[in-house]
Amino acid sequence: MVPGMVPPGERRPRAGAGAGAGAGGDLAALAELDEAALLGSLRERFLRQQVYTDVGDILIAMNPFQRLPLYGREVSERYRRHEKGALPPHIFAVADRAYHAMLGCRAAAPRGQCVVISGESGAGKTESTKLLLQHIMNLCKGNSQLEQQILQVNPLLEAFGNAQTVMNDNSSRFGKYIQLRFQKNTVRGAKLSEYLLEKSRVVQQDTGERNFHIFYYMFAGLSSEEKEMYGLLDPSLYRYISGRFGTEDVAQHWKHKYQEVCNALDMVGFQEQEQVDMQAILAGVLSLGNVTFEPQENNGSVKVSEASQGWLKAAAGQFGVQEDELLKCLICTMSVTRGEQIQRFHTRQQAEDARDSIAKVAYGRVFGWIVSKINELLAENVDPEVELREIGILDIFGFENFAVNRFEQLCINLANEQLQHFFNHHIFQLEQAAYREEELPWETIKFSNNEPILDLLLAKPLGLLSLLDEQSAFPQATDKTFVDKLNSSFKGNLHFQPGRGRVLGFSIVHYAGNVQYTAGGFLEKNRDTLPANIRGLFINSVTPLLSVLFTATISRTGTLMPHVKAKVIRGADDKFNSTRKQSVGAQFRHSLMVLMERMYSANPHFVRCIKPNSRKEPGVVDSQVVLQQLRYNGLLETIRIRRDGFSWRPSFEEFAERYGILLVKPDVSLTKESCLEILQSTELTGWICGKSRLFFKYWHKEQLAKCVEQLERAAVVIQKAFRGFSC
Ligand code: AOV
Ligand code: MG
Repeated sequence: MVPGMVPPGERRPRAGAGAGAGAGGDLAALAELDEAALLGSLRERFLRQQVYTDVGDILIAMNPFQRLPLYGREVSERYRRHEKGALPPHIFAVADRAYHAMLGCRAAAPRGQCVVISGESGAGKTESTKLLLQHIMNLCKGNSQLEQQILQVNPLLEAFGNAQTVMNDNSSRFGKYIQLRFQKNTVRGAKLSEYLLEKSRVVQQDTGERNFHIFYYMFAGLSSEEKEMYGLLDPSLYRYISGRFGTEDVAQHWKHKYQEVCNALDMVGFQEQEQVDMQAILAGVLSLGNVTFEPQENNGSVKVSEASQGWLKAAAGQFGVQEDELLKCLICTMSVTRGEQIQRFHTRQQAEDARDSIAKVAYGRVFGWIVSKINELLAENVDPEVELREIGILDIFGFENFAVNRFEQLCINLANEQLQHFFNHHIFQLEQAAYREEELPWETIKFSNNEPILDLLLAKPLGLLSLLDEQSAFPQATDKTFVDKLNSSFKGNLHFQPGRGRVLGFSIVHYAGNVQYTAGGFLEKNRDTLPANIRGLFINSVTPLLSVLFTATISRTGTLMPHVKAKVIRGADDKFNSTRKQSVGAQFRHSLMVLMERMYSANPHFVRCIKPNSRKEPGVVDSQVVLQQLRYNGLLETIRIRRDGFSWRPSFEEFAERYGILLVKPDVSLTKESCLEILQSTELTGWICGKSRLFFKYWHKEQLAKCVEQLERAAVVIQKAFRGFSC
């Protein structure tokens, strides 16, 4: 037996006393391990305002739904200076771990770190992301202007990308991945990737929901003169936001938020004219929404209804385009066949769809433009001689199950499936594969594998998205033929259920529960066709920003997804690529794939957010709501593997390279023998030496970090003594 080896199952040394999770707030130190004990422990801690709990190196964050005194400067300082592992679990501790892992990584270990935050809608992912960023910026303290800018762009993103839903008053309606780039311990830049903004919200919201925040902020924050300048009338008149104005208190809050947005716009470097143009475009979107149509008397075409002529005029003015040109885009499609112009009139439905598409694409492009401006501002300024390292933070839209679920929810839930798979892969599959490979005695821990659901959605050519694409390519296909296709293709699939009742739809049994989808609109949303001639109309706008937005090579969906950009560039000498339209589903699938590749090559840190109740109330734990989340998160199994398993498995080379310093001698060889020598010089117990790597408990990393710290402190003392001696 290798020295230091003890049988698997040894618990974290400082576990024991204290309520439930052990004195350190670590569930992997729980003696009793069943659902009731787990729930009891989390509840007890939550009611004592201990909202953070560790499961080994994974953080569980329960949303307190109230401001707790946990995030002040002094707390941040304490976590900055803390002795490793001595403070209770906290989101700042995760930031600290990621930061130090980034600093400490060596050639043999993965370069990038990524923090993966998951949880259902309203569980606290976006708040956690902000806290992580705040603490990391506090840790690196170097280029203070850039650090401030990284924090200050957030209000801007939230104003344009978040909205109130029934699940969350500040729900992210897009996914984001923030890559912080460092040289040594200083942040040098940041890059933001955004995923699938829910543009349909611009034109339609369900009961109890709102449009994107920015519309309300504008009405609350603009002066009467400014509103007049933009041609904005009473907010209750606008169909896209009507009936959704709150109390005076809410208006005050929005006014304050508007100011915050203006400050952020200035800070990001938006010119005054650009800001004016942007608001004019938003005003144009609202006016356009009020344009309605009625049939012409004697032919089958439609015209703008008498009562909404004024809105058309207003929209044209706000967009800076000719009224009759805008009208043409709404009521007919022009095409050129063999040099001859052909005009095809729209039905009423088609005219309404054209109107809504124009509103969506205009808003989507404004959002894409804001993101690209932010990226310009935060682009790194690097020293080419020094290696660049990275911490990525992923904050996507959480799992959603509304009364009505559409194409957007399917995409959102697909992203959550991917994330759950990423978690399972790291926590269960990789770890247990390593035990098998190295022939460690190990009783396999089963977990709920969601691969069959990912297959159902993503397989080619017979997955749901592929079938949707196939149908979207047929002009005669309808949402009904799409559903028929699903029903015949997925007959007997355990994760698919045909629709019940009169509404055309289907259900998917997701990892987090059964979601019923309404199929209406799937084809159109996936195609996301832009009304013909709209690009030409906006390019010729006298509003400079609008013209720029439609000249730039932004994707058809109005977002600046990096891969789409790449495709457009490559497409220049590739005729097929440059002309083929990519569906929304295909684009989303691709951007998810790029994201996953990036994450698979990094070293992940997991934060699992839990919603304590569905009423957004502080101090309330609804057992059913929490239990369901614990179950689909696989938390019990996670605790088991963290308790019994070895989550850190460096190769001999990686370990010797990183901790060779503990031997205090030059030229430590990167071999198994060196590793054993290093470990014998410490007092670590409970690790295992495998055939090609070492197996450690999650807490060993902290213990080793402590050893290094002690050594460094001793070195400083010796240096000082020497200096004193030589004087
Ligand atoms: P989400 O990002 O996970 O949902 P948020 O981070 O927006 O959820 O959290 C929802 C709300 O819960 C916030 O607006 C806060 O009011 C409250 N909250 C969350 N975390 C904290 C905290 N640490 N302290 C105080 N309040 C908190 V979604 O974006 O909907 O999936 O798409
Ligand atoms: Mg969010």
